[in-house]
Amino acid sequence: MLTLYYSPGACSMASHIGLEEAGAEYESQPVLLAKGEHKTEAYLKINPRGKVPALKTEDGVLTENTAILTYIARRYPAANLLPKDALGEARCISTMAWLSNTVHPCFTHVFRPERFTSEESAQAGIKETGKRSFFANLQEIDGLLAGKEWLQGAQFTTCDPYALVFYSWGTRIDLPMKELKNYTAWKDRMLKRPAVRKILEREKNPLLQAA
Ligand SMILES: N[C@@H](CCC(=O)N[C@@H](CS)C(=O)NCC(=O)O)C(=O)O
Repeated sequence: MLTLYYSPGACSMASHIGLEEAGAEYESQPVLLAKGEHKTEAYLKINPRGKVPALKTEDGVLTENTAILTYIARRYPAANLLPKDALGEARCISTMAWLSNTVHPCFTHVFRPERFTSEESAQAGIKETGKRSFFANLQEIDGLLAGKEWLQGAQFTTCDPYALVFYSWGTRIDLPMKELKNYTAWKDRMLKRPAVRKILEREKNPLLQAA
């Protein structure tokens, strides 16, 4: 049996939706970041980096959304969460890697500016720059979605749950998300999926109220 360690509203929502979309049998175990539960001795034994998500499998723990989502797609092939051809699969991994290594860190500048400077007076500037570059990334996602049903085209893939995390973070920091027409229409399509709704309800995600 798989166990997903997640915190409501965190990037772990991507893997959480991935498991549900795959029809996997799994347990979901909250690790509340706001309460510091990711720094407890017990959790650090699961993920010594003190981050969510982490997925406990029968053969050990896996971290990083990109790897967890790829693993889920491979473990549950019937759910069709990754293209079957090598290039299509690699493109999907490429998009997830970009979400992880570029889009996510921009938001970290907004949410945790103290991690990027020891000068308190520099934090506001870091936040502002982070917000601007985060929105520029969301505009790029909006462009990627032009004329497409899902991020990779006609096929719903692991990239889609991952991109929903950043739509919800944009809303959280009051960015003008409605300006992003393709991304917003795609978000509405996402919210019609039973697996997505189930996880958003479990995580009490405000996107559901806004819809
Ligand atoms: N690249 C990682 C990022 C993991 C990550 O930074 N998770 C955040 C939540 S969004 C976390 O656990 N933060 C706690 C901390 O840094 O103290 C992934 O995609 O899994």
